[in-house]
Amino acid sequence: MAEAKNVGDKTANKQVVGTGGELLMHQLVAQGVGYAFTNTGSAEAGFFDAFLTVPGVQPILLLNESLVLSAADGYARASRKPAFVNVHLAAGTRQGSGQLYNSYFDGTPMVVTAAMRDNGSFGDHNTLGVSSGFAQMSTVQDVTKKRWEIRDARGIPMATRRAFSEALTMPSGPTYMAFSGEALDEKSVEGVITAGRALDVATTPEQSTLETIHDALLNSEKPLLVVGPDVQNAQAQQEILELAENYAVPVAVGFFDYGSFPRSHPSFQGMIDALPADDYDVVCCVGYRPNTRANPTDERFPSAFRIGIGQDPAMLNGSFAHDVQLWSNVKTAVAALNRLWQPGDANLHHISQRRAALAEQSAVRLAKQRDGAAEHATDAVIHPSFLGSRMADILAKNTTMVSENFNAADHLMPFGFAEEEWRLVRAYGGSLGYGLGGAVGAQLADPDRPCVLSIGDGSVMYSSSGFWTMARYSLPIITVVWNNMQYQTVRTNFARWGGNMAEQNKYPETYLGDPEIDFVMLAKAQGIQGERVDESADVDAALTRAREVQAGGEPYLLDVRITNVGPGADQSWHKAFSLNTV
Ligand SMILES: Cc1ncc(C[n+]2csc(CCOP(=O)(O)OP(=O)(O)O)c2C)c(N)n1
Repeated sequence: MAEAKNVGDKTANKQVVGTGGELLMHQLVAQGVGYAFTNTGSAEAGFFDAFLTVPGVQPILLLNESLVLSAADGYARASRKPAFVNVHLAAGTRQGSGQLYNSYFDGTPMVVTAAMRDNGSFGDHNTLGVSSGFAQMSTVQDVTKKRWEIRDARGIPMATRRAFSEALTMPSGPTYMAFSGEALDEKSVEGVITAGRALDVATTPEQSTLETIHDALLNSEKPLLVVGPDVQNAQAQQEILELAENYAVPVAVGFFDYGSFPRSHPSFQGMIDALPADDYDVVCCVGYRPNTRANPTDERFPSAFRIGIGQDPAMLNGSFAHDVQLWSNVKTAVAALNRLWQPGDANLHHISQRRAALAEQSAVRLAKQRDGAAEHATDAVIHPSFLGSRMADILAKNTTMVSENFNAADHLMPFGFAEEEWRLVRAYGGSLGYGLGGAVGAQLADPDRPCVLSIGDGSVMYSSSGFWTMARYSLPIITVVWNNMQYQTVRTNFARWGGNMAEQNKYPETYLGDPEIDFVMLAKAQGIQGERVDESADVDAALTRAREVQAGGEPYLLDVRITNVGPGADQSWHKAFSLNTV
């Protein structure tokens, strides 16, 4: 008798009985959720009660919702797993939406949940809820990929499975679920738990498309590769390195994106916006997420042959026109492209010449950066380039750096793809308030990698109650506050804008030094030790101490007083006002 054929592994499922909240918890366990990022509210009691009966998920408490969302985001980025969030009703959801904006902007996979209250059956006026006539999901409709409202407890596992599947499926992104309190509270509900997965996307690109891209890159005299965060999202780091090295192509990254290509690689050119606008005959964008400049210069590289490879069609179709657009998983597309490479092509004159030129240019660039930082070693006030270069040298080899830093310091850090090189976690949406939460999530995601939060003084204050969470869970994060007592980014942009502000060298509401914020005390109030650093000569010792505390398993903060740079750096003017003297 013929043996039965293997029909495949049936997705495991499990029958459970419990409250609605317990069914949700069982579904989270099946999804592999280790942490629930949360800020507590009594409307979600049915969910919180299940922490006592269904083991497997650790709640992580953050003290406001924007921190909850950024912690979940940092966790998802650093672990490459979907994150789970529970916040309080519509008001808590709205409070977190400034950071949900960042997650949506970058396509971070996460499932965000809250309870909802009946807003019509009995009355219109609804504390913390949405008013009658509106749906709770309307609070997040432009910052989530998909949304559901669930009123029947029996549907909780099914709906949650779909929410995870949707969040994970490319293009990934945050999803939102609002559960009625009654559904979470209901008892003796039967449910079937089946984990939701990303949908498999068919991944074999057309041979002719690959050959067109290969020919363009091979024959190009002046190519440019532009890479973005979707390279890492697809885990295509090795493939992109191979592509860049085969064709000896210079590589640019997006705005502030120093994580998508190793910064000391000979091909690395820095941020795309600093390069000439139209100097290339072939431009190949891989996993790149272009930002609109809201003007006609969005039609980038007009005279180049433009190639786009990406897993998010909105990123390919939502910007400049491409001559070839390949909507595909970046990893499989680039791997297939690499298979067309013939090693003998490395000897082509223009390719070997380009390889040599890139090596030479890169050595000059790195030496210039090093020397530029060393020049400031004895400055009276600590210079940002000096601080950045000392952090790069002294902090742990395999650091994960969460950056909310606008001093253009990230370009000095040893980010790369090798095990001992640093990883960057950063929200490119630019909605401030990411830093402390992001670091909490990144540290939980990868406890074996030392985590450093590099953050401006202005940025700290958008998420300053996050130190408490670092202390509560002994997260050994080093926070380096780049304290220039200014919103320097805004000040320099005001100066560039011109007008009376530039003429008078006065930039309203950019100076933060009156009163001075004491970050050591701010951290101490929440259970974290730290120190203030004023002198260039003290930087190395302070960083070394921070590393020691980190190695001992505790967080530490350095409040580093740095100098201002750029236009208006000399001013501390602000439109003074005191109620006492009115
Ligand atoms: C939610 C939000 N509010 C305001 C801004 C505008 N903004 C951009 S950079 C910046 C200043 C950040 O200050 P700091 O962290 O001290 O860094 P610095 O600019 O001094 O380097 C501000 C207020 C923003 N990006 N996001």
